[in-house]
Amino acid sequence: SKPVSSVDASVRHLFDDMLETMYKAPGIGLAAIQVGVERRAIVVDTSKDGEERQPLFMANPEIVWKSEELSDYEEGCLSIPDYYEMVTRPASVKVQFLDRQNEAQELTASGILATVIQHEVDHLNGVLFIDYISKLKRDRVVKKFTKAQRLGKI
Ligand code: GNR
Ligand code: NI
Repeated sequence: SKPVSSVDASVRHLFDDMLETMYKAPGIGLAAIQVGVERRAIVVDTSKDGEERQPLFMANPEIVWKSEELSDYEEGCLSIPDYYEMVTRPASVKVQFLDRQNEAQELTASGILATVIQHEVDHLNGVLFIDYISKLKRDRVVKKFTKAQRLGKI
C-alpha cells in the first residue's frame, strides 16, 4: 500500500468507512487494503463490548521499536474468515503515525493492541498472519480458499 501524503478530508472519509466496516464485521482492526484501497491507513479499536468505543486512526503507521519479549495470541483475520491460529509476535511495539488531524503521534502498545497494530501494518506490506504459521497449515488454508473461489463460493 502507498503512503498517505496528508490526512485530508478524503482520508478522514476513508477512516470513517473503514471504522463502520470494522464495527459491522465485527473486528478489532482493519487495514484500507481490506476494503480495496491501496493506502497506508489502519483503524483499530480493542475496547470491550459494552465499554466506550476507543477508535484509533493511523495513517502511515511505522513500527519503530519492538520488544524482545514475545507473546502468543490466537489471531484471526476478516480476509481469511473462520480461521484462527496462534501467532508469536513482539509483546510490545512503539508505532509512529499521523492521526485523524494529520498530527504526528507516537504510541507504545502492549497486549492485544500491540498484536493488532502489527497485524494491520503487515496488511499494508502484503503480509498475512498465515505467513507466520507452518507451511503445512498455510497450504491447507490457501487450498481451502482457492477451492471455495473456484466453486464461486467467495
Ligand atoms: O478482528 C480481528 N481480530 C484479531 C484478533 C487477533 C489478532 C488480530 C486480529 S485483527 C482482526 C481484524 C482484521 O482482520 N484486521 O486486519
Ligand atoms: Ni486482518
